[in-house]
Amino acid sequence: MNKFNIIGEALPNIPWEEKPENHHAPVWRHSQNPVIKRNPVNGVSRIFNSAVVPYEGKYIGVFRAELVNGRPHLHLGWSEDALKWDIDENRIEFVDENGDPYQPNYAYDPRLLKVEDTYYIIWCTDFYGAAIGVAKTKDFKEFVRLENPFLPFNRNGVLFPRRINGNYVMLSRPSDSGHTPFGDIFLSESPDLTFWGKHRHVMSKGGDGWWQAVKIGGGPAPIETSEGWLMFYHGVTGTCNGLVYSMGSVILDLENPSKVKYRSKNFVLTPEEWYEEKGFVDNVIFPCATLTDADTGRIAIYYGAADTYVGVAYTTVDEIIKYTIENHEDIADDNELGK
Ligand code: BMA
Repeated sequence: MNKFNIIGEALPNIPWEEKPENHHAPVWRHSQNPVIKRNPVNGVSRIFNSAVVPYEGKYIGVFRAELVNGRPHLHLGWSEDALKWDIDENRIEFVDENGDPYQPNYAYDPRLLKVEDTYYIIWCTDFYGAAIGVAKTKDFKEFVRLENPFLPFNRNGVLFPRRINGNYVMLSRPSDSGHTPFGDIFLSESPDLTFWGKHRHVMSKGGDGWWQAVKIGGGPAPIETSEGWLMFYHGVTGTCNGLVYSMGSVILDLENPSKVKYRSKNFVLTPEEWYEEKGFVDNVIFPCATLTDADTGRIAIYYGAADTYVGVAYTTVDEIIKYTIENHEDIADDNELGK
């Protein structure tokens, strides 16, 4: 019997492997990682930090594709099993709400999710500097870009999978124009995905451990559970060889998601394997998506590894919530409304 439940749909065929024996951590890796390797398709040298969803009995994804000229754009991909991906050589073409071309100069770190009957892509775009782009699609053929929700500089836009108290809710991480040396997670609300307000502070970097000392940023779309919104996020520490990105877990209040209920003081995944330690940027784990099965509580996490590969890791709703509660640390005023 599960103590905690995912509030969502059953998805029995998501990728899954049982936890290896003698593995103590609450998250474990897919044994055949990385699932997307270098030069995955003509013209694309690396794919990482990407997002996937179930679609029409199969899977579809929006991938951060670093082209052979070094610029990132968003490409679609399709899969039967969510592990072997067929990536489009061409980038997604966006139009604005009048149907005119509205192409980003660059696009990276996409999140992808369904709210009601529409799929949304949220990514880091160029809006006179790094900022958050949003587009919607119903059929993965036409992609309509909405107005940019926030002013620059901002990254790690993450939309919640349903409205809360009548409004859409988006997490973001206000930042600077470079490799931001600071950053907390905030949220904003909107009745229509155009006008955003009611901004709240959600959670701070820092705490007793050092792995999230420099900055943090939202990860995959939060998962609704019986205990609150379960979210994986990235936490960054500084070393004499640069930044190191690990993954943490947090549970936010269901009705007031700017309040942290529980937050793990320890990382739940940190660079340890060759594909996480060595690549275009060493020592990066950057989660952007999950697939979940409400019936079994299984969670498959998709993360970018070393800005070069896509990895998959597993946990269950019971295991990760239990770990997050047992290892909870109050950081700053995380548990307040953050007004
Ligand atoms: C961040 C983003 C991510 C990247 C990470 C590590 O600022 O640009 O796309 O994975 O740095 O390089």
